[in-house]
Amino acid sequence: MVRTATDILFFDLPTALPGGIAISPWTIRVKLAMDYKRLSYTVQNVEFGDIERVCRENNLPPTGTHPDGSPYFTLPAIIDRTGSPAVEPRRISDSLKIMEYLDVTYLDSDKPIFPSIHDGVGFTSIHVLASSKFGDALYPSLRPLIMEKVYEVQTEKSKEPWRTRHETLYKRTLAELGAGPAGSDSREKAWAEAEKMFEDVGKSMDVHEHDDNQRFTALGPVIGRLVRAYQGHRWLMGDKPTYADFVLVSFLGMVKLVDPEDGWVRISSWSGGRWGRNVAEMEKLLR
Ligand SMILES: N[C@@H](CCC(=O)N[C@@H](CS)C(=O)NCC(=O)O)C(=O)O
Repeated sequence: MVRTATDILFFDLPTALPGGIAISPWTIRVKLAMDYKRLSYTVQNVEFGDIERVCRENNLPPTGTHPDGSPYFTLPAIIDRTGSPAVEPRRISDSLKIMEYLDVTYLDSDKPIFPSIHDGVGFTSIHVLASSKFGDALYPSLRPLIMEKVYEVQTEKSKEPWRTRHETLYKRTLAELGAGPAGSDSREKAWAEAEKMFEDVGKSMDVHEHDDNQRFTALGPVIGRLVRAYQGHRWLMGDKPTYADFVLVSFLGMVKLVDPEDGWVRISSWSGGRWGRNVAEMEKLLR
């Protein structure tokens, strides 16, 4: 597949997994969006402990502040030098800001990440609100189950900075943050709680299908079924993935990468297989 030529440098966080593949859901979602929009880009890998230094060296803005008021730097970040020197390089951090920038700058009306930007209907905030369901509900339910796996796949250089950052952030040791050893009651309980959370979120995503069922039923059972099959409704807004879908698949993709044999086998079977299908559909789309 031909890509749109750009001069985008993408700052990513490598792991010790084959090919150094990144597992951060924040970097994954941006790469999924760039791959979906068929943008070319170059990756610069940054070890976890070097994030602040690399961001400062490259004039990449902070995305927040530490409790002591000092700037907090995170990845992903990009420098887009497309059109340089006529156009000043754009230096952007924060996955949401990057995805908005890419959608506005590389306006492919066939592949909107935020349809609101393209058709002027609605607001980006609607997409952000929808995605917060995944970040606020699904991800916290998974965290105790995958935390240690995420630590294990860090590069040797990133392991200690990563551990220190997360233990400081959550004010608990890595072992305390985990749900307990494989097969333990506490871990199985955490899996059951996560499944319940996924089921609930999955059901709330079915609402528009339900609406359409009613609408299409009026067309008669056969036509209604055909239209529904044609529509597919694989994604939150219909037949194409948009912002919240990239956010969802970034969390699911992380589990698939760090815990393929247990966590991902479980999750991909939940909610009648919808989560497994989401990832498979995205992989198919990006091939
Ligand atoms: N709001 C940011 C959050 C990104 C984020 O938290 N990135 C983590 C990596 S997964 C990070 O860079 N952490 C650096 C640190 O905590 O020192 C975004 O959406 O891009």
